[in-house]
Formats: sequence, structure tokens, C-alpha cells
Amino acid sequence: MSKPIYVLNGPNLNRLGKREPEIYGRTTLAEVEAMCREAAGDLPLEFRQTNSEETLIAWIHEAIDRPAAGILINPAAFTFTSMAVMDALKMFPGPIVEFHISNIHKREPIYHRSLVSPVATAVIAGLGAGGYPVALDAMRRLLIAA
Ligand code: CA2
Repeated sequence: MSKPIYVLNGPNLNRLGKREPEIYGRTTLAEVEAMCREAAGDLPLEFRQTNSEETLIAWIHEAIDRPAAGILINPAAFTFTSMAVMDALKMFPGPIVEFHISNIHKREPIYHRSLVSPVATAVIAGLGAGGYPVALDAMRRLLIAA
């Protein structure tokens, strides 16, 4: 059995498809999970969402200890606020793909400075929710190259 890929989603992403469709689209998180599972094929996935910083950090620690093959993470607002998430990710030895549905650089200045990007292997933003399977494919390529 190959190591799992952790797909971790931060605060408010459980509301995806239900609010602010002009920014985040109409795809729900359940639909995102289905797209990711299809893109992953045989690769085992841990697909999760939390509104809690503590839980997100615990899941990153779990990915380190298990170990996971890679982490695909949309940290949502914790991207810009959480040194603790950044510190936890820094300990993960495998590839980390930071993912954002929207192009954070096209938005207000508070969305421009990611604390996660300096510890990520790759950053993908602006492809909409349909970008999750693209990010998963990128992760698969990173794992083959490793
Ligand atoms: O574009 C992204 O994926 C973000 O990570 C989403 C975060 C935002 O803080 C980041 O800057 C960019 C916000 C997620 C909020 O999720 C919602 C989902 C549906 C409706 C309202 C908010």
C-alpha cells in the first residue's frame, strides 16, 4: 500500500459553493473531494477540512509521523496569519503544494503575503475549485520526480 497524500483544507472552505460564488464558484467541497479522488486513482487520499488551527496542525503532525507521501494544502485564512501552520509544514520532509481557489495576488493586499509559500514546494492559485485535481496531478509528478 503506497503512502497517502493528505489534502488539507482550512477555515470556511466547508461553505464552498454556498456563499460568494463570484469569488469561489459553485462547486461544493464534497464535489472537490470527488474530483480529487478521481484524479488520485489508486493513490490513497486523506481529504479533510477544519475550521480549527489546532486541528490543522495536528493533521500536519499526523502526516509527518505516518508518514504521508505529500501534503496538498489550502490553508485559507491561516495562509496569512499562522506561523504555527508554517512551522508545522516546515517539519514535513516531502513535497507540499499550497493551493488557492482564487488568485490571491489579484485580490486585496491582505491576501498577498502568504506565510506558507516560503515553505511550500509549489504554489497554485486562481484556477478555481477545478484546480484541485490539477494540483493533485502536480503532486503526483513531484512524487515521481522525488
Ligand atoms: O482562494 C482560496 O482558496 C483561499 O485560500 C480561500 C480563503 C481566503 O482567505 C484565501 O485568501 C484564498 C477563504 C476561504 C473562505 O471560504 C469560503 C467559501 C465559500 C464562501 C465563503 C468563503
